[in-house]
Amino acid sequence: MKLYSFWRSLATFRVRIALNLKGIAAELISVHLVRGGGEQYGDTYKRLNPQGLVPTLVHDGHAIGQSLAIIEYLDEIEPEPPLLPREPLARARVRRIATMIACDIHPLNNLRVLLYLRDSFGIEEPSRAEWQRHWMTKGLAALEALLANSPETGTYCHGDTPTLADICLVPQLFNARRVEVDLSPWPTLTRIETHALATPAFEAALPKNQPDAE
Ligand SMILES: N[C@@H](CCC(=O)N[C@@H](CS)C(=O)NCC(=O)O)C(=O)O
Repeated sequence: MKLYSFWRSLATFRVRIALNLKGIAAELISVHLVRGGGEQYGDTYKRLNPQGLVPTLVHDGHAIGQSLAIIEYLDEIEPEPPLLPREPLARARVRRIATMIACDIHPLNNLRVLLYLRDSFGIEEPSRAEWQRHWMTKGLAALEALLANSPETGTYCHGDTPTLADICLVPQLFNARRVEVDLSPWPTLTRIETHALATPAFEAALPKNQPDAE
């Protein structure tokens, strides 16, 4: 298995956590998102992933893009430990949390969006960082409201074992810190993050622990 990865890509961070939880080894191949205008936009990489986004997982010669699709694939080929609960309502809750982050927060803060704001609309720093803080704050505040006081929330987002929801939450909080979002209004989110990062699967997946970390 090969994972096309960039150390501080949060979508790749998700997949690294899932691989670690499953105990699956993958060769990491670095795709530098900034150097040379971005290796993700080169023809070689786009043959694997026409979106020009990381991550891409290659398994048995098949390329799979989109972190959530990759993680569900890993969960299907290696069912233990499960990353989704069995019961349909519980599965929906976990997928809801994951997609609140992966579909409604992260895409607005992606590199190509920030470059477009700068290059086509002349939006410079600190306004672009403010844009990021705005969308992260809106999304994370909603997530805190959903999780706080919910009987289904445990030491993790859903119960006491890690799921796809935590796999999305921890990298998103890492990104929020990078742009200095104030996390203090969301004690449930940071409690879950602290708990997760105390485990080897989450800790080893941190950007600073990657071979291509700068
Ligand atoms: N929905 C995709 C998002 C992938 C994505 O946005 N990756 C970012 C890094 S976290 C990327 O490759 N950005 C490069 C760019 O915007 O040029 C997934 O979950 O895999």
